[in-house]
Amino acid sequence: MSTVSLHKQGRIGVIAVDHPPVNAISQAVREGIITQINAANADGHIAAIVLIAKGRTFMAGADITEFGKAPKSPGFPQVINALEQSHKPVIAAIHGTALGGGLELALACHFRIAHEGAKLGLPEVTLGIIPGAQGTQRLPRLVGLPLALEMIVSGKPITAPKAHQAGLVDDLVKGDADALPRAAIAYADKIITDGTAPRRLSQMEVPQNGSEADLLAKARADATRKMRGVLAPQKAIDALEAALTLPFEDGAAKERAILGACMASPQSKALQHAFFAERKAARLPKHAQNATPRPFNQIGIIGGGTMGCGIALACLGAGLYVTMIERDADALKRAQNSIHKSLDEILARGRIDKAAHTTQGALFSITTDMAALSEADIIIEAVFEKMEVKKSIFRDLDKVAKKGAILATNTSYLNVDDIASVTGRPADILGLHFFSPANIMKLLEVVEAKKTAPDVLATAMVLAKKIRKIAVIARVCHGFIGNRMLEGYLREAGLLMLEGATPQQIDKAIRDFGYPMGPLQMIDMAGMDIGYMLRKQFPASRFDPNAYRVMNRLVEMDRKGQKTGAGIYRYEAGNRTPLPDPAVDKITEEEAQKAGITRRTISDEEIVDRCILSLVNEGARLLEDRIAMRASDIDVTYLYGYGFPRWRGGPMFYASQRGLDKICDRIKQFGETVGTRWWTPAPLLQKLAQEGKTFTDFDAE
Ligand code: 3H9
Repeated sequence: MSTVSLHKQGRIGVIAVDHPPVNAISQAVREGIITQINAANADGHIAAIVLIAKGRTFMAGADITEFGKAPKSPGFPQVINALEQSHKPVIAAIHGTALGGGLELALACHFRIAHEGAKLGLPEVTLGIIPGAQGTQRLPRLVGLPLALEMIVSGKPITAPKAHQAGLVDDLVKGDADALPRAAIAYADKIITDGTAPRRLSQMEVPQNGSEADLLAKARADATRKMRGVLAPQKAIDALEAALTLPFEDGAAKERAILGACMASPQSKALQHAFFAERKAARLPKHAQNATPRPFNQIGIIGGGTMGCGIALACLGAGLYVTMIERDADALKRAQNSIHKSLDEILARGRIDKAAHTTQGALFSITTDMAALSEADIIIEAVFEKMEVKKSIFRDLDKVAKKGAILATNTSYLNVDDIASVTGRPADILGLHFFSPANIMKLLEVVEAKKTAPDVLATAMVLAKKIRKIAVIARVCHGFIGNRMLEGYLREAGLLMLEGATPQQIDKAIRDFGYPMGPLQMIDMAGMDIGYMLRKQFPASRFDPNAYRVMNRLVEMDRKGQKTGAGIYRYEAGNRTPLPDPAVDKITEEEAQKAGITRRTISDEEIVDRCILSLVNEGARLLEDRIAMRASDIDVTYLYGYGFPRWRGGPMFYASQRGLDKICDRIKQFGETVGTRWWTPAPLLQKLAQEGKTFTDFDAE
């Protein structure tokens, strides 16, 4: 089967693109479209042409795997030109997602029809580039500047009905999968019968009403505020401005020049890494690749606290039955109210409709009787983080759960092998570490224990996809991937405070790096009491007591963070803005003196490097220990669970981009200035640096 075929249906030539899985516009697709457009134009029996795609979607964009490689001819401009200059009318028939270059090809066609379930968008900014196949020039000509700005700057697709309303598509098609090709033929027939001439967007002007300068200024200000540090949205606005001020050809040339600059930027490489890293994370390790996932539709959840309720909401949203277990009537009532209140809020915000609200409410049940879990396919324990409590629950589950049920613990630190060992079915056990609030946060660490069966792991990945989580597989260690790395990051923040940086300086330096909030703000938000309690259980050799001196004092003063109105910062009633507190500065000075630390001026650069490189060094150890399968999995964990700026690609990609030799040198430098206890390069990091390699090379081997 050729990648792009042409067949005739009466007087209509149907050009079909068939390039699974998403009809990405590779060199073969570009060449095929040009060949078939020329053939259709040369065929005297063809009076109109339909451009359609096979499989699950219309063309989902340029082939991203070609980015950064030597350009292959023909390029996009030739395809666009062939479509628009076709002297026979060309109709794009869209289903699934017309994204990026896919939508740009559709815009070069003379007419567009779409299945009502389709989505249309220009998501290039999410890859650090701008639409580069004249999309910034044609879209505003067709739908006007406001919608073009909205679509191109946010990168978010719009629905086919909205596109129809805006004139982006000329007709909407209802019905099943076969309805679109039929409707496309009918539409083309009508064009021929009516004698409608091809409509070429490059020959139109952008509709203007005098508000354009204000719109552009507002878009620039919004992008600066909402997408701090990200370049592509600003560049896309420049290209859209060119559509208003320059003739089409000159605007297109400007767009191409901007695209070239964006393509060469470190940000676009980082964002493209993030795109592929996310998809790679979903791949099972070799030993589980042939496993058949177990079927499931009934989920049991033990514990109706914030975490249990969040998990329940995520499962209900995916249409799964949820049976929740609470320990007594009061806790049951609280959890039940919490679930129903959350569903009401989701409805009020318009995220679900009334019917879905009713369905999801009906899928939920709650009881104090563990026996109600006897039919559950997957049971997730989400109770207090104490080994004895977890073990006792798993002993009970072993008695009530049916054969073949998967038993998961939501522990964020504890040893899953130990938990599994109290049951007679360790192969059915694994960790599912959700992040709070579990119905919102995208990350799910799937923790494969020593005896977890391959099909249990495979099922967990299917569950993750179903409940719209980005799953990363981790192996057992204290804190798995995310929290084990976090220890070093928070340790450095605590030490930097003691050594002379203020909390405000530390948090601002990390925000300027691109995080939405700094480490000390985060500690205040999460509350310091759990860490305080956990540290009491750890041997002192595990952590640096100096890092927690100030936090310990604060907890002992009942300043546990936002929830007690004060922590590292102070808070005014009803306001979550962290305010500097001289009392904390005084405690910090006292503790520094007790620890024998002479406070000094610390640069923002040192703050960023100590916090971020501690992540990198621990990440390298996780790879060596095979806790993480790939460096890119660590990146995904940090992008989706910890707010690491996506445009930097994740900590391991950031380190690779800076150069592992430089990273190693910096770590050694900290070893000399602040001590080698935490600042000795991990052996893998040293090895890769010596070999002139990156973590990406490590993943590829
Ligand atoms: C662009 O168009 C630039 C232009 O302006 C022109 C410039 C000159 N290329 O996501 P999935 C792979 S920029 C190559 O799991 P889903 C993906 O890696 C592009 N490969 O499926 C995965 O591979 P694997 C603008 C691609 O159903 C497989 O397809 N377009 C591409 O959950 C399945 O993907 C975009 O940014 C691609 N363009 O979601 C759209 N897209 O199986 C990017 C996907 O080996 N794509 N793959 O892991 C998407 O958003 C989603 O893939 C889509 C389907 C929504 C389409």
